[in-house]
Amino acid sequence: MGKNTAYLLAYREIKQSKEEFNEYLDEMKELAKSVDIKITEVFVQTGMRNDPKTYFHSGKIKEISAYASEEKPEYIIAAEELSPLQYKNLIEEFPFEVVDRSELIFFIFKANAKTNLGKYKVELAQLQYEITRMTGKGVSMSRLGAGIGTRGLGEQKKELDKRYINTRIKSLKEKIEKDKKSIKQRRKNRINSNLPIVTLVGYTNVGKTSLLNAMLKQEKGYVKNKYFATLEPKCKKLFIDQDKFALVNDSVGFISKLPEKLFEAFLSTIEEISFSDLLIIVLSPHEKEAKRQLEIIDDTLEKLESNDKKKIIIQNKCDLIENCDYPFVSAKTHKNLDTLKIKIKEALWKEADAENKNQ
Ligand SMILES: Nc1nc2c(ncn2[C@@H]2O[C@H](COP(=O)(O)OP(=O)(O)OP(=O)(O)O)[C@@H](O)[C@H]2O)c(=O)[nH]1
Ligand SMILES: [Mg+2]
Repeated sequence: MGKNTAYLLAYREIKQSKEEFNEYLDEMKELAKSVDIKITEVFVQTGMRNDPKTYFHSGKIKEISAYASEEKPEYIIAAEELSPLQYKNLIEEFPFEVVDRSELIFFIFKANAKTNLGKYKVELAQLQYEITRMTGKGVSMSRLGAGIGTRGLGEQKKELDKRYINTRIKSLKEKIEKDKKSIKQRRKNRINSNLPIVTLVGYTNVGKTSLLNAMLKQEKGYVKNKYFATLEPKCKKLFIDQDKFALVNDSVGFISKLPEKLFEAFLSTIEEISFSDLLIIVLSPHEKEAKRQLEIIDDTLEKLESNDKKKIIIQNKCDLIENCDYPFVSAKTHKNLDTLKIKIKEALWKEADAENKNQ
């Protein structure tokens, strides 16, 4: 065992179906894989609700602890966000690094952010998260990602105190604020261009960037079989039909239980949704997954007050499956992409065209 290995601790509430829970576990494994961590053992405890002090009950913790002392995984990953108290108690129980779901997502964002601005946003969100959980002297650097995703910085032992963190938060906010102006300007340019704005929305890894690439017949957007490949989405001008063009935005993928601070940090990119004339909701080809994704998308659109926008719902990766519920496409084989363009055209111009005819 050792480097890059982890135990996953997942609490299953009785009301959660086995199937739903297993999907959630698979997702946790994929999240870990995104930062090259292999889950070697999964420990599950079932009950009404997790232990408010230690997440798992103390007997089970002792059992896992004894087991881990032989195998020595590098990390203990909790499948949910831990409360400060649960976190504090678990780090006392385990001589390994304890990471919760939110932190794992921070690490992925951190590893995938390419521009300085993207990195600042993740760091700010993570510091704001960690500062609420500080109990002792400070936060160890390793918790801030010197471990997972950005190894070898040799700062694992260094502790950061509250004062340093607050100063850093202030300076990060200033840096991000500066960029807000240029985001606003770009948005204004887009709106002034008078072209309709379309945004691709969907769960992480469903193929949004691949679809945009396929529609543009290019391979410029970054596509990867890992979560949160796109953190700084691009906007492209897409030919629809004859003299008709639209601006198409890619977007940061959704996920269940996205840490609130990351949602806030990436709001400026996700916000493009609220400036769109049309949303293309991209779902996985598997029926159950698609249903679950749609619920999360609906919730997020509610938060953005954008649930009443015009929408086209599609399932991508239809090359992998025989039947899909929604109109299906494949970014890989380009199946039904022409039909999708017709749908976009109808959604954006049908009413205007009809009005023109009546005049
Ligand atoms: N079989 C198949 N694979 C696809 C299709 N579209 C995308 N993929 C694969 O799915 C993976 C994710 O694709 P992306 O385009 O990066 O997905 P995304 O939705 O932009 O993901 P994030 O940016 O992480 O939110 C990649 O490995 C793609 O090659 C498709 O139509 N069929
Ligand atoms: Mg993408």
